[in-house]
Amino acid sequence: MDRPAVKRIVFAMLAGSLMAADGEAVKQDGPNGHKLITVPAGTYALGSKGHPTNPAHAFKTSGFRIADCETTNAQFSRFVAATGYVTYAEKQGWSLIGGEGSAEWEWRRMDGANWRHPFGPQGPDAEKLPDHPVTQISGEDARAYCKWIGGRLPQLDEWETAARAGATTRYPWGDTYVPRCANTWNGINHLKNTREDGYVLTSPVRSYPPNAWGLYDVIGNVFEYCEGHPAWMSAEEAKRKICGRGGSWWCSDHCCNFHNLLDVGRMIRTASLPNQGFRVVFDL
Ligand SMILES: [Ca+2]
Ligand SMILES: [Ca+2]
Repeated sequence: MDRPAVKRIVFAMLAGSLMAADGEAVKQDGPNGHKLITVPAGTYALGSKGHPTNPAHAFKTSGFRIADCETTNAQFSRFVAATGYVTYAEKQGWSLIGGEGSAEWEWRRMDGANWRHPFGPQGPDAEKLPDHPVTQISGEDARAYCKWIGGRLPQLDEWETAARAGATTRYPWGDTYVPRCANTWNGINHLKNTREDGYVLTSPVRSYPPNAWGLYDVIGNVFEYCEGHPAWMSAEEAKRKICGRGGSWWCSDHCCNFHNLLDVGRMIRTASLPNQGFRVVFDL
């Protein structure tokens, strides 16, 4: 019996712990290099009592498999090479960018910004950052990738279930933010980044400690598109927008404080930014 088979049996015996006996997360090889974690069927406690947009609630699932990290530039480039897919930002000829030296909430138009050149032709280029999450893709672009690969985007509650990995706290590691646990914005504003977590923009996936089930970057790096809309969103807004979870390299406590397990972000489903990405889910 080879080692992975032993792990699967141990995993089954542990009934939902998602960890092998050696403490390593159990992962399966998926298509296009994805490493997948199985979230077993069950009812999970999500949200938080009294939270204005994500109150405490139970989520029942028949189980699913979810990628251990955000979809990378290398993975997206193979999709484009195989299909000739052209993203919304490429068709438009420009996208919005931001970064160090910007005012709070300042996103400015950059001609030529797209997934290959997330901050415009001056770089940095995605080709030179194959293990960074793909960005400057819209929700519709992300859906196209998922369809090609035979998967889909996670539902809001599926994302939170996997991101929590059993935690009931604001972050996977507790209720107090720890800068070295995730790639967010370090500094009191976007004029200057203190670089405490080591990266100003995106970081290679799997650069920070995983959560208890082995998922990386659920907090920060890039916002992750999800399917479904919260009850508080109007039907009209839901038609135009796609939701995102977990915050990004651009988030800080002072601006876009969405880098946690509770808040739900949203944006126009055909728009893109250099801090928006996704991870894939597969049905069991
Ligand atoms: Ca950072
Ligand atoms: Ca993320």
